[in-house]
Amino acid sequence: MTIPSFSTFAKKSKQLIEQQLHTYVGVLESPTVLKESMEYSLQAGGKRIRPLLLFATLDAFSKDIERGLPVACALEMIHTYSLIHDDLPCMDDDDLRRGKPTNHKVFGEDIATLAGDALLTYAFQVIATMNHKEVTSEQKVALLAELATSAGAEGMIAGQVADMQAEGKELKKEELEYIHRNKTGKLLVFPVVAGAILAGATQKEIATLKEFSELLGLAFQIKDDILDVEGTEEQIGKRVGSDETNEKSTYVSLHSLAGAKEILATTLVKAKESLNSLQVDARYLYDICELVGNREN
Ligand code: GRG
Repeated sequence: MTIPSFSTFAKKSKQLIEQQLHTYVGVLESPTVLKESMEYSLQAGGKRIRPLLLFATLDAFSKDIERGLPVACALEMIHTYSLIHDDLPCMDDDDLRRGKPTNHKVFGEDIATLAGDALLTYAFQVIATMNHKEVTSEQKVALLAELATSAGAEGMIAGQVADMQAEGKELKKEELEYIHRNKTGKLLVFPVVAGAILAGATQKEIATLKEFSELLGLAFQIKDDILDVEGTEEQIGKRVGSDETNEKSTYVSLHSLAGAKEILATTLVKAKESLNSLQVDARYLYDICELVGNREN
């Protein structure tokens, strides 16, 4: 059997996730405007790197990627809710996200807030009710607990609060790392751990994959900081709303552009090294390291 190239795998992953997210919203018996608002942000052109990480991990253990589809959709719902809420006037007050009007600009603050709430809760419903012959109830509970921890007060929300408190301050390296480890990192670690749980990986394998994804999450953030100063004007325009950069410490402000690039390269090397100890063929996870290092948006 021919092994699909990484670009074929990534394309299939994106198609699958977008189709299934559409189906999940479609089957909801909810007010039309709520469904439209959820769908608007779910289908607004995200890169889908989190689902790709989950599918690549399943593939490493020779498992079909369909078994991870509900969990990948749930994760993308939580990621999307975080972006909708982050753009609200009470948070970053952004007009554009991914180059398009933000959810509250189109649907109003009330509906945007509720669409975010609905996406957050629907994510847990989707995992709790998923039906795959190979996925046990124990695995579902483990996934729900892991997702709640990653997205909640000990994860993404903790990072967001620390980030807000850091506004206007010059941060130490450890403080910046805390923010990124939680705000961005936890939702990049989750898909890898989730893929490993779904594949029935051993605790040792899960620990190795966690180490890998923590490094990858860090690299993702460093690259983000680099793109914020290095992108073309058009790209930076499209990125407006992806983060506030002016008054915040970043890897570039702490280490200079050249320093940040060096840390990025070293972090990606370490991430790949951590994969080397696994007894599986994690080819697409190596490819994702390249993707993170070379991405342009
Ligand atoms: C719940 C209000 C609230 C906030 C949670 C995650 C987060 C904190 C806010 C989102 C804003 C932000 C810019 C976070 C940094 C992480 C980041 C670069 C997110 C964008 O992820 P991508 O690049 O987005 O994967 P796409 O558009 O491709 O889906």
